[in-house]
Amino acid sequence: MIKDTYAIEGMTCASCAQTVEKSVNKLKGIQDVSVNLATEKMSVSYDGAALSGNDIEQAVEDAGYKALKNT
Ligand code: 9UX
Repeated sequence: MIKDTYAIEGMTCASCAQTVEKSVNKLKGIQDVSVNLATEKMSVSYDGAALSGNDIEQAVEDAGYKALKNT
């Protein structure tokens, strides 16, 4: 299981955060995702054999936001 945090850009209201969460949660292999609007952070844990960080970034982008992986 991989656990990463991302900075999320473009969220303005609580619904934005929910949209990001739902979009990422749809991906197969996600174990847990949690988005904090105030800190603009997303914590995610997932099965690295099922998907990659790129897939997660793409899902956030498709939802209309931007995800930058914290190193
Ligand atoms: Mo809130 Mo976010 O009205 O795209 S859903 S700003």
